[in-house]
Amino acid sequence: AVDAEVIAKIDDGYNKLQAASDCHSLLKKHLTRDVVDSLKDRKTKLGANLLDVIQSGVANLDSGVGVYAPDAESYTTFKELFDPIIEEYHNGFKPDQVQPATDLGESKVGELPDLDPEGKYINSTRIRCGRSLAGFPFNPCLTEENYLEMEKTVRNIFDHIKEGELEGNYYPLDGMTKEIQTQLIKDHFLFKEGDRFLQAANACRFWPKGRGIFHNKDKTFLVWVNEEDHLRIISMQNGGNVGQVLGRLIKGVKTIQEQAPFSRHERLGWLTFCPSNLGTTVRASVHIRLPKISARPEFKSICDGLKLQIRGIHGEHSESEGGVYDISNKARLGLTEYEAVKQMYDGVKHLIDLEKKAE
Ligand code: ADP
Ligand code: CIR
Repeated sequence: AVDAEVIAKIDDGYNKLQAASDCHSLLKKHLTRDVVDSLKDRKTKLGANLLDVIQSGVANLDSGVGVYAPDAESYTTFKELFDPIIEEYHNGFKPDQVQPATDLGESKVGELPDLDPEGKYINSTRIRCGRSLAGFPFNPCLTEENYLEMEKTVRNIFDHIKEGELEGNYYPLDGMTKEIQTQLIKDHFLFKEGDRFLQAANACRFWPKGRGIFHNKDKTFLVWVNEEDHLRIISMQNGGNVGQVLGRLIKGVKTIQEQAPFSRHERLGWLTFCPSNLGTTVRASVHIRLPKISARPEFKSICDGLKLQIRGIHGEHSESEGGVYDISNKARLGLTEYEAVKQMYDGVKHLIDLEKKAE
């Protein structure tokens, strides 16, 4: 059974969310009294309970989502909470819907010519996906030993990346100088330090042990190790050549998956710590300057209509600087990887057309 102390904290959390009129998270919306009462006594085999799922969103009332899954089983054990959140985040993905088979779009990269051949609007393009190593739970359930073992496993994978463009080195966070770390973050290559959403989810234990980054010489192919997810595989470069960025990502993903089995769920696809990343796990983004249309009050609703998400210049929960926005596909579940990239591609193409008309 779940400790009385934990149940009391769950009830306090529910009351705090209900009282917070400025909180608009999916957690607040879908954690009803009935859901609390039916889930508060449950736990997974690894011991994860409802408090572990909701504590980040309770501590951070400005969360957009507000929940994390401590282990894969949590998506089932706490489905009365996860399912409606998943449905609302991923454009109506219903509980009886199933993630389609993986299609990274290998044969279709040629159908994504440069979105901005004159280099007028797009600073850079990035596509990332997440992967979880089979046999390991997510951050809150990992031991220090797990972290070190996982890091060893992925370092061994990196040693097998011999493809010219992708070849690179692994840099552990433990021992990296502050200067290098700060510069990598500033240049958009490395995950940030001290993410309060992850910290409150108990996802930063033993930091910086077992965390690090692999990248090639040009920093166009990068892999984050043990930040939010076990692996974040990233391809990025200056300009708007989405096809080239996707082609490189596909090469990287295929090389890595030859070396390691990943956790995949029959219904939810590739498994991730945050339900917003399930399915394809793909976020394809551009850093783009659209001075005319981004100044309009309806800019956000135009992007919503195109199924696009707007972020700031330093990623999620950051602000725009110099009129540059991070624009990406929002949904990652219920469509293929290629379709997720194409959603960003078509949407951004449309935004550029609107900007041109406004000039
Ligand atoms: P993620 O995309 O991995 O979920 P963030 O939103 O925090 O997480 O972004 C991670 C980093 O990637 C940030 O530094 C962000 O500025 C950078 N980034 C995202 N998209 C692009 C892009 N198109 N060009 C350059 N950097 C980008
Ligand atoms: C939030 O709810 O705003 C944070 N917990 C982040 C949610 C989605 N982002 C992510 O997975 N990186």
